Formats: sequence, structure tokens, C-alpha cells
Amino acid sequence: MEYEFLKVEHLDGITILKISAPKSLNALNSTILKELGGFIGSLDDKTRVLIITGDGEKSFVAGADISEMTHLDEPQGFEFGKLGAQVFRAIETLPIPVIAAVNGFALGGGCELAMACDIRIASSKAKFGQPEVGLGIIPGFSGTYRLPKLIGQCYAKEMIYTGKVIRADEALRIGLINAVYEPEELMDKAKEMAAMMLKNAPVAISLAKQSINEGYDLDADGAIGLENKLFGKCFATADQKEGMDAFLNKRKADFKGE
Ligand code: CO8
Repeated sequence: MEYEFLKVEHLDGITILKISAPKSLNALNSTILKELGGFIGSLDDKTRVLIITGDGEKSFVAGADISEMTHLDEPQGFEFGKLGAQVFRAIETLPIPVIAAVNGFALGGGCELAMACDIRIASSKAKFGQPEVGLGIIPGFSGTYRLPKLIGQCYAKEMIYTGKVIRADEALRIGLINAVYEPEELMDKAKEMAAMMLKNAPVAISLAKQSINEGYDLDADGAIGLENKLFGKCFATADQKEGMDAFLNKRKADFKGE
């Protein structure tokens, strides 16, 4: 499919998606959000790991597009927020791992996009923040939900109330991201991590993701019960038979994702 603002590359099992709006540091306007939603909906079995990054050297995504938001009234603001939130939720609930390779500014909606991904690795030049209150709005693409969930309310409230922008090393310290690499290493590291995932059983990864994501919002009995159910489901897969047979026969497993 042709996109105006997305660049898509398929490698072996890995799809790399670049958000590309160079004039606005990859800020998300409604067209980009709709393209992103369409792209997520179009993913098929060919993609077993998705890597999302920003085009260019300076920015992952510099937020929602302020020039578009400036004209919105209350119902339109509601709709714009809903569109972003739905697209990011679709990313979060994809049955495959999603890695954000944060190559530069991840501000506002950019930080929120990264947080909708399973894993965030960043360039040492990346910067993170939720500066919305400085514009008279609040994080509107689910940042008030995901940021405290990821790093705790204490620092999340500080970030959101002050709008401060933090460097990658600070983002690592507070647990917002998994790792920091030199800019030139970032994409290779993302692909390396994806390649490690590709060696494992796809259905098992998908069920583990479901168990972590859905279990997090349940109480202990609910979460443990959910894991129990999904664990049982693994034994209905050919990959479980293959993985255990390969181990017992000292050979490499050949997973089919079934
Ligand atoms: N929206 C629109 N345009 C942008 C954005 C943005 N978020 N960010 C940068 N741009 C544009 C600039 O206006 C500039 O355009 P031009 O060349 O035409 O003047 C171009 O990108 C380059 O930017 P700068 O010249 O400012 O580059 P600097 O290197 O000096 O600064 C910064 C880079 C620090 C990233 C700076 O551009 C900046 O502060 N950008 C805005 C960051 C921000 O506040 N992001 C949060 C936006 S709000 C948001 O994301 C809310 C999400 C939820 C929405 C819910 C809706 C209801």
C-alpha cells in the first residue's frame, strides 16, 4: 500500500515502519494517524516483529500536530484524542512484539506512541517528555494512563505537571525505556532484538504478551487465572510439541507459528 507519511520496509519476519513528516519533525496529524491505523490493520503473518521509528536523524515523533490542534473545538478535540488513542491501542494489542526505536524527540504524542509499544530502545540523543500542559492541554493519546503504569505515579506526575523534557539516560533510569545506544547503532540493536524474538515460538510470544497486558489490569486471582488459561492453551499448539521435542533431541526447534 502507498502512504504519504509512512515508509515501510519488510525484512525476514521483521517490518520496519518509519513515521515520515520531515517538515514538522514527524508530528502526528490526523492523516498520519489514519494511515497508521490502516497500516496496523493491514499487517499479516509476514510480520512477526514490528519496529517503529522516526524518519530522519532528529525526531521520533515531536508530538501531535500543533498546527492542526490549534483550530479544534471541544467535540473536535475529543474526536482527535479518540483517534490517536484508538490507533495506539491497536498497536498495543497487536498479537506480535512491537519495538519502538526512539531516534530523537519523543514528545507528547511521540512519547505516548513509544509507550504503546512493548519495548522502547533509544538513541543517546533521544529526548522524552509530556509537554502538553504548556500548550493548555493534557496528554490525550493515553499518556495519563500509560506513563504512571510504566514508571509509577510519582515521576509521571512530575513529568506531566512540569512538562520537563528528559534525556535518554534519565528515561532509562526511571524505567521508561529498556536501553540506550549510540545513534548509529540503534537500528541494528532493534533488529538484533527482533531476531532473538524470531527464534522463539510465535504463538507463545503472543500469548505471553496477552497475559502480561491483560493480566496487569486484573487483580491477583484474575491475572494468575488468565495466565493459567493461556499456559494451558500453549499445549494445543504444534510449536509446544516442536519446542520440547527439539530440546529433548538436542536439535534446533523449527517453529511454524501453529
Ligand atoms: N506540531 C506541529 N509542528 C511541529 C511540532 C508539532 N508537535 N513539533 C515541531 N514542529 C515543527 C515546528 O513548528 C517547525 O516548523 P517550521 O520549520 O515550519 O517553523 C519544525 O517542526 C522544526 O521545529 P523547530 O524549529 O521547533 O525545531 P527545534 O530543533 O528548534 O525544536 C522541538 C525541536 C523541541 C521538538 C520543538 O519543535 C518543539 O518543542 N515541538 C513541539 C513539541 C511538543 O510540544 N509536543 C507535544 C505536542 S501536544 C501533543 O502531542 C498532545 C498529544 C495528545 C493530543 C490529544 C488531542 C486532543
